[in-house]
Amino acid sequence: MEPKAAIADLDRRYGIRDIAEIVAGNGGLAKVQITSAAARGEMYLHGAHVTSWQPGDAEEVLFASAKSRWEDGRAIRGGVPICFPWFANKAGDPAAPAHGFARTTAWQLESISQAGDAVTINMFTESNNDTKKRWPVDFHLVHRATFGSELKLELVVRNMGTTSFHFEEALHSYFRVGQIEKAQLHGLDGVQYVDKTDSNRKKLQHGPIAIVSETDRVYLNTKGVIELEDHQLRRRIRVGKENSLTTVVWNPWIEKAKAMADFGADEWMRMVCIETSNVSDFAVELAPGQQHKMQSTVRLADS
Ligand code: TA6
Repeated sequence: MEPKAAIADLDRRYGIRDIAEIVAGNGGLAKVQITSAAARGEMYLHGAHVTSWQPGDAEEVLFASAKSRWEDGRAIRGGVPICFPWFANKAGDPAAPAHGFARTTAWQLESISQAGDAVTINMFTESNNDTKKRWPVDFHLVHRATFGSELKLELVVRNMGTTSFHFEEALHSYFRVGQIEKAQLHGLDGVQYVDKTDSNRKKLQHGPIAIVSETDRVYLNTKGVIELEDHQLRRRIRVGKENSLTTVVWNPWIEKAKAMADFGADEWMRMVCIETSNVSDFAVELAPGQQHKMQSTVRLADS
């Protein structure tokens, strides 16, 4: 079926008139567009990628790069990429795509439902001959996104095979800030982290995080709520989580920003990633027939 007809067919089968419509988005990629009383938002089938969330009449909460690629096989720069089944580089397989294959996969739409003013979208993907070339296991993966006065993201992994497997996962969320130098992250005081800008040295966080240079840190063994305080936009973004024991904080700053073809040279000033995750020593082991659900919940609170 040609792309336009396929999108129209999805909309006929799953769309909720005037609330959740499947349309052609950037690059012609199919997206679900949400316009409910509680929130506006977008989610692409490409990577089951949430690219926008605006609760009520608030400004956009997620950052998306003006230079992002919108094409098969490429990751969208911004919103919430899903890193799975490995995070960053794959150990022992340097040719493997960074952050796994889930974010460049064409997912399937399972359902769209409405409860009150909140709209929930379920998308899934599963193992096939291609995924097994890189990762020889049987899995079923669901991304459930609920758009309402809060944004709730649930990543559900099921082991469909007969042996246990390990995986890493991250909801690699890009948050929009007014000016990064006027923002602070609260909630990681006293938490140990791996500093990936300093030879992976282990350090201890003291007080709130101020982003004053390239920042790439994996906070370990933490279940805490993170508050992103934005003095420029006069708001606080609260990121809560469940079944996640690591939080990654990232800002590429000046030089890394220049080196990324799909990122604007000055965009580092207007974003920070806060990533609900299970990575590194906190990779998840899953027995046959078992499932694991990681959840991230984003809310706005006035500063
Ligand atoms: O989450 C932080 C990080 O792992 C950084 O090291 C940086 O590479 C970033 O992800 C972006 O990765 P990407 O593969 O999307 O360019």
